[in-house]
Amino acid sequence: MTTAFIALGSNLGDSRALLASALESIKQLDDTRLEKISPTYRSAPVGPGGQPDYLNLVAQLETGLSAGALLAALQQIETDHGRERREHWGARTLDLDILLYGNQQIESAELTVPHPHMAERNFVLYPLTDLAPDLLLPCGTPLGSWREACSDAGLEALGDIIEPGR
Ligand code: A4P
Ligand code: MG
Repeated sequence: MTTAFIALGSNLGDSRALLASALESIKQLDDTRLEKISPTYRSAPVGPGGQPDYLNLVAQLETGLSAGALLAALQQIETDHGRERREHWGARTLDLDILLYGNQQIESAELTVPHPHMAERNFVLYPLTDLAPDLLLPCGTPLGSWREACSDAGLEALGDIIEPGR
């Protein structure tokens, strides 16, 4: 089994209900245990202007799926939740990104792990720190040093945890 961290985000539709349902789908993945769910954050959108704020959180899994199989499963869950791939970084009902997959560094056509933008995204680093404050990244850097270098501008801790459910 491998520990994986998944970033969940939504800024279209009933984001809370979509995130709860996505967590339920993750919980039901083959050979996978949903171990922890971070508190929820509201965040200012990164990307094209005119989008609503996002809700963001991070989930910690133990999985027997390969990284590629996990990505395919997460993309199916995005599609099941009405995700349409239109504009790069545009508004979306549901975005599921693999932040970390064990201690692996992956560079393939479909998958880059650690997630290439995580170092500069407060809506990823803050909830990830809530789950794993002492984490060492695969490059050997402590998560805490990325988190300390990342401003919390535009980020609001809502102080609640969205439970899996439909
Ligand atoms: N891909 C490569 N590496 C990964 C990975 N580690 N996890 C590939 C997931 N996917 C990965 O993604 C495009 C391709 O990235 C996939 O086919 C996969 O093979 P996509 O989800 O189709 O498109 P996208 O999400 O628009 O592009 P991208 O570059 O993945 O964007 P991000 O990084 O997901 O950013 N602002 C706030 N406040 N909160 C957010 O959650 N999210 C985004 C999306 C932009 N702005 C945001 C937020
Ligand atoms: Mg994505």
